Amino acid sequence: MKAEEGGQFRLHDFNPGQDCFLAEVLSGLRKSPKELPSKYFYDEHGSSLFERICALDEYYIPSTEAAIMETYIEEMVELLGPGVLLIEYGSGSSAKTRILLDNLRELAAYVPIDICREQLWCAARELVSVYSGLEVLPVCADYTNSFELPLPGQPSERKVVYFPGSTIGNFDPVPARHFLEHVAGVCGPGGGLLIGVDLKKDPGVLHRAYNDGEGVTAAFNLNLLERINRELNGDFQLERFEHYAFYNPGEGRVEMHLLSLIDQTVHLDNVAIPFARGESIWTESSYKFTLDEFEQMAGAAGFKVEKVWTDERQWFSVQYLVNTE
Ligand code: AVJ
Repeated sequence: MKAEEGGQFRLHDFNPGQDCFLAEVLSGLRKSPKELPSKYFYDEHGSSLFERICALDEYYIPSTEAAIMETYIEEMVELLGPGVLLIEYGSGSSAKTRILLDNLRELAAYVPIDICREQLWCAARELVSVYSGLEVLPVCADYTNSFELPLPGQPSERKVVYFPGSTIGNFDPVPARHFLEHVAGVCGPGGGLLIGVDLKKDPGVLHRAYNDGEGVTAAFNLNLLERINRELNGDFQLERFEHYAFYNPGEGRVEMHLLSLIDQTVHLDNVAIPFARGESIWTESSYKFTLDEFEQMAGAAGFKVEKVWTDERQWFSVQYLVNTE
């Protein structure tokens, strides 16, 4: 672990680095069907493309979630109680977190965790200047691996993990349950998880959300190949691949793929990877849930659903789960 001083905060760095990136890319591209882990979307450019996705009309998640937060923030503050140590997985720009930072009482500290170091650094610097007196303890990590949490200077009443945006939907069902079990361990008995969970809805709405008119989602998906070219010396030709996203109702998920438009061979790190015309690289799944499905999974991971807040259309939910151990 490296720790770097940022004036009023230290950034704890557990990022696994390029060896890991290369190994995971090669193993994913050797599989049949080919796949790449969606966590690698978020380099500096990818994170800024994701911020642009969040501003699109078609991508209903951020606005719907923010409206739910704003409507019910008082109930949330009541349930979470004072003296919380707030830990956020995939904090990104921490924009959505502000409503919690503004309203929670006697916050012990805020621990933003993100895989994108540059964005994490900027967000932390911004937060310490806006929230004077708040202890900010940024951690750069791939939170699908284990890492140590920094110790806050002040004692806390309870640990609350914040996991907004329905990022839980990126995990397949079994890893999702394991991840929630891990989070239950992190918050400990009496702790809680405030989580954004996207709900099953009209497939047309889902289709448009992942196939926006401006092509920002396509650029976000293709940036993964650009990143591989840049960081791993790959020779992907981007115009030979195409963004393909659709809702798979049987599996209850949106799938994003990159399709090879022709027969071709791509090289990276002296390995030749053949693609047939029409062959896909599966780059992301975004599972959508019914409230019952999510409650079942949370229960299997040791969480009780304490409270569910939704919007009028029932498109999205914010839920507070408590560790029942
Ligand atoms: C941030 C993972 C929740 O799956 O909806 C947005 C990422 N991918 N558009 C999602 C994403 C394509 C997003 N998550």
